[in-house]
Amino acid sequence: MRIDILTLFPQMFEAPFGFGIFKRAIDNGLVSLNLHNIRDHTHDKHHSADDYPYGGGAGMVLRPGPIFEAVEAIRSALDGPGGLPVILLSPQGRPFSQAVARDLSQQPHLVFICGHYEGVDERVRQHLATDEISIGDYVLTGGEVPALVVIDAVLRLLPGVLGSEASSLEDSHAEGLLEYPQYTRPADFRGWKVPEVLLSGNHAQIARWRREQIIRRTLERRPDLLDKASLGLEDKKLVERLTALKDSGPTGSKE
Ligand code: JEW
Repeated sequence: MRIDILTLFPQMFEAPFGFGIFKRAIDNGLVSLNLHNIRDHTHDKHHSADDYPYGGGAGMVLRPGPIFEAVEAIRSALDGPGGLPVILLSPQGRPFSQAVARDLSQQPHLVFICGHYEGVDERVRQHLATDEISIGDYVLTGGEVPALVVIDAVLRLLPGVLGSEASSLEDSHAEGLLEYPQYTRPADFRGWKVPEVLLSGNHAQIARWRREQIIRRTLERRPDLLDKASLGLEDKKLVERLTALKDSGPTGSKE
């Protein structure tokens, strides 16, 4: 996969891509990363990428010209046909999710536009971006961190990127539920013991325990996820049992 990132702060991406799984993916040729400084596409003598908003108001807005030229420079260097996804990160975008990550991971090439200050000129949104994504309902200072979130979620889905580490398919979030609790050595840490079943070597029993933990946790913390998930018969019976327990249990009980 090829990724191009347009930003005023390309250095913000150097550390994330300079270590660990991202770096290995680049070194192994699974991903090519191209950082573009929007300021390099300015032509005035002060290299201004932003300007005052028409109509007044606080802050600055990124000018359309340098952003259009940066994307057009990428497009004109391609030999294939159009259809290049150009993704604008913004609080007004469609909500990011694992399903969106899965869709994006099917593309051979993604371009990300990272705004800053009060955002980008509306014509970038209307006439240049082909997609607009929000990573959530909170206020940030720019699109760089959102771009990293999207890229992280997408890259780990590419074959070979996770290498020998856990498969991207094994995560329960991939099927829309929370994860079961994980333990490693020691079996007794400061008196807090690893659940006996995990030491038993009984793999069928372990699988059943983990599935129950997944359902319990999701019911307790994210019941909204259970509504959407496709549960098997055993899962549904467990949900009913746990819901009945909770409704009849003592007030303030955590179980
Ligand atoms: C995000 C790009 C560029 C994405 C998600 N927030 C906010 C906001 C900003 C300026 C004006 C109005 C609201 C800051 N900002 C961005 C924020 C993406 C830009 C400028 C972003 N949250 N925030 N999910």
